[in-house]
Amino acid sequence: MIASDPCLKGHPMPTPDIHLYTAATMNGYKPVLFLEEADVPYDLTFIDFAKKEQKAPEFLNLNPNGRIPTIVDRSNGDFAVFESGAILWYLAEKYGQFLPDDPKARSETLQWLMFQMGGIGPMMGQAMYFQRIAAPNGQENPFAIKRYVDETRRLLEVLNTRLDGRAWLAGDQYTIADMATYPWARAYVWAKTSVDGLDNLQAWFDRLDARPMVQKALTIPKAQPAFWGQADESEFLKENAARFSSDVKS
Ligand SMILES: N[C@@H](CCC(=O)N[C@@H](CS)C(=O)NCC(=O)O)C(=O)O
Repeated sequence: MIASDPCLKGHPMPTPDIHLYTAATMNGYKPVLFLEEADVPYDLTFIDFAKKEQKAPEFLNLNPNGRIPTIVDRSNGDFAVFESGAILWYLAEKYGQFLPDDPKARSETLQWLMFQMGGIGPMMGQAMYFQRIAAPNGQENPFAIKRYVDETRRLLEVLNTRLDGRAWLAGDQYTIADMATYPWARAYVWAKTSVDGLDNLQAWFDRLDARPMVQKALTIPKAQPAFWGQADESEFLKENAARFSSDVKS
């Protein structure tokens, strides 16, 4: 729950513990998914990539990698946490939610969280980069596109197999592994990768799509319907490619 929510006008809330720095991207939605689902109060700074706010010295003090998301926990000496997987893990431990206590279920949750951080995110990220940023900026690279789209499909097939007979990645509970994976896997349209025949994966998307807090989280700080194939992508594609044009070097 965003502490500065205009609906709460006239009902001021105490300063929340968690301050989130984020943008409307696959990684940026992950902590929002947790905070909304756990009903944790937080406030938020939108980081504008067009202004390179993620590279500002004050921001680099919080996240030396110069990327979003990042959180600061005011109740823990302004402790900063970067890397979206570490942020989800920190929040899960702090609030005792979405990370099972049972050692095997906990390990399975962390295995699938790492699978997203080390596989799905980087590979889908490159599939998106070469098709949605490099190509429209004049750097067409069919070899790279094939490599990353094939790898994306392979990883989505691994998820599909894992979800055979399971509602959630760690088994019977919705966890931080699902929260980390959903915004990436669900953006298969933006990665121009087919999910045809991946019925378990599509059923998992349906389960997540049906959660009200998931729907809400995907509008914070801003909705990006083109990621999910829910909007004409052409205008957004132009705007997005232009935002990163200076990064595309020959
Ligand atoms: N491994 C990092 C990746 C973070 C990341 O790549 N964030 C992107 C947005 S999804 C970003 O900040 N991009 C801006 C930039 O590259 O300057 C994480 O999971 O937090």
